[in-house]
Amino acid sequence: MSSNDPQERPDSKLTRSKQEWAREGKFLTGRHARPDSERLPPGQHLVQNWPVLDLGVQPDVPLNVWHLEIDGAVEEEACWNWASFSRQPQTDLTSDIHCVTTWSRYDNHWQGVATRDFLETVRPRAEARHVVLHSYDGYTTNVTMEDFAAEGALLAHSWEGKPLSREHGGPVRLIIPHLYLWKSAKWVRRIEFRVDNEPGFWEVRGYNNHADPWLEERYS
Ligand SMILES: Nc1nc2c(c(=O)[nH]1)N[C@H]1C(S)=C(S)[C@@H](COP(=O)(O)O)O[C@H]1N2
Ligand SMILES: [Mo]
Repeated sequence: MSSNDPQERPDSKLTRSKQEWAREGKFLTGRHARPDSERLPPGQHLVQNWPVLDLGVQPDVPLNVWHLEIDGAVEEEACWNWASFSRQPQTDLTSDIHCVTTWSRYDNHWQGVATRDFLETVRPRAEARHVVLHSYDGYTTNVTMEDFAAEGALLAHSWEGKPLSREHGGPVRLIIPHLYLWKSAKWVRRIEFRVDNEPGFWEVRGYNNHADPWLEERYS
């Protein structure tokens, strides 16, 4: 039986392996690289396909039921439907993605709402320091306000000119290209602004709070 709350589901084999990797420090090279001199972060290899990784539940969220809750430390809480989301300023961005399981994929073309534009609209309160992403599959992940607002970050609805597929997190997923991909929540349902930090699904299972691939911040 698949509960919508991943805390209540038995961990899958992959989830158990990933927790084991965190305990062992698997894939760590001890090498630090700089994004301006090297394109592939340490310990990563390049793939041409786009692997699918999640907790094994891929929610089907039709556009007419999709909504996005925006709450916590914001001037005004909001709930957007697809029409409200589509009215936001649109941005095209190209970025490389890096998964902690060691694959990287170059030159992904995204379209969506830049998080900077999103923040201008929703106006988090001055004391908001952290953002927690909540997804339709029950997944959560946390990032700092600064990482959420970084250049290149967006709420993506399209990839390579087509609507983002269900397996890759459509209708809308976050993309934060400068962090390992587990921070890029698929099937985003709620964006919560917080004063304090609240570790998400992988962050309580041995994965790093920050997740910078250039510093090999794989595990905590
Ligand atoms: N909602 C949700 N988002 C998620 C996950 C998940 O299980 N659920 N997995 C994360 C992990 S561990 C990775 S590596 C990427 C994978 O994205 P992809 O399947 O599009 O490659 O999604 C991230 N976002
Ligand atoms: Mo991952």
